[in-house]
Amino acid sequence: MTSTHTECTRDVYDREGYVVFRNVLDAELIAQVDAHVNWLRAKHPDLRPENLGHWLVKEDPFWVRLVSDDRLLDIAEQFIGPDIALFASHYICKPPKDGMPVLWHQDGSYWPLEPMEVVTLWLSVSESTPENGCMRVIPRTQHTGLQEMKKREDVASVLGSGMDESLVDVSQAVDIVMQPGDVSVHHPKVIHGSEGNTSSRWRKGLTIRYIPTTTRITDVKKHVSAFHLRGKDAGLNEYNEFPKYVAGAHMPFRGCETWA
Ligand SMILES: O=C(O)CCC(=O)C(=O)O
Repeated sequence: MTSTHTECTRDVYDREGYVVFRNVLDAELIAQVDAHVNWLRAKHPDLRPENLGHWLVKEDPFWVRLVSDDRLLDIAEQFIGPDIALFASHYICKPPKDGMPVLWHQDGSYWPLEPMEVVTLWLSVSESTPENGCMRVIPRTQHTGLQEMKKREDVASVLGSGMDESLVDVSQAVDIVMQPGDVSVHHPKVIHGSEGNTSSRWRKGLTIRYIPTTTRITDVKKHVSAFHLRGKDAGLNEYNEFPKYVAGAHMPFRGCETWA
């Protein structure tokens, strides 16, 4: 469900549980994001590229610069208001032929947030299509109560768990087809997932979870990459200082010397 008119995006999101914004980030920045994925993969050869996770963000100036981009925060603000923090961010990049699925789930079942006020922006870094495992959403399921997510060992998957599939009406699933620089926004309760990558092309995406500063992160041991990004700090969470760029230690990017 795409909205091209700013004034109705919130209505689409409220009705469907998700909405897509086209051409949010420019090609130059997307090329840097793509380079960042390659840089992270070289730095962490032990991690699967579907699992370049949020614990890495706090020491990474480019990552923090990216999630602080005003174009992304302006979108987040439409859903959670002007006082914004980063809760988590995670690259899910599926290699050709081998990229793992994300089983059907509701994000909120995994998250230590009180209240569950949070929005996800999903940035498409590559093309994202049914063949390479784009995100799929079951529209209008954001009113479903949060379900228990069960461990799954029968299938290799990004999360290693998912919800009871008898609760998912797959016939209603919508593929979110995106181009590099597009951003989809989804609700913490909407049921969604993605298939594996059966194509010969990468599928690269970045999840960015923004909270209003009035949401408390109740498990700070696991969620260590919180940053206050815009507006007022309600004083509920401890936020990291923005990491300074250090040549040789971090990926260089446009403006890195003067950033933060
Ligand atoms: O990247 C994907 O395929 C799934 C993303 C997802 O489940 C999420 O952003 O919550």
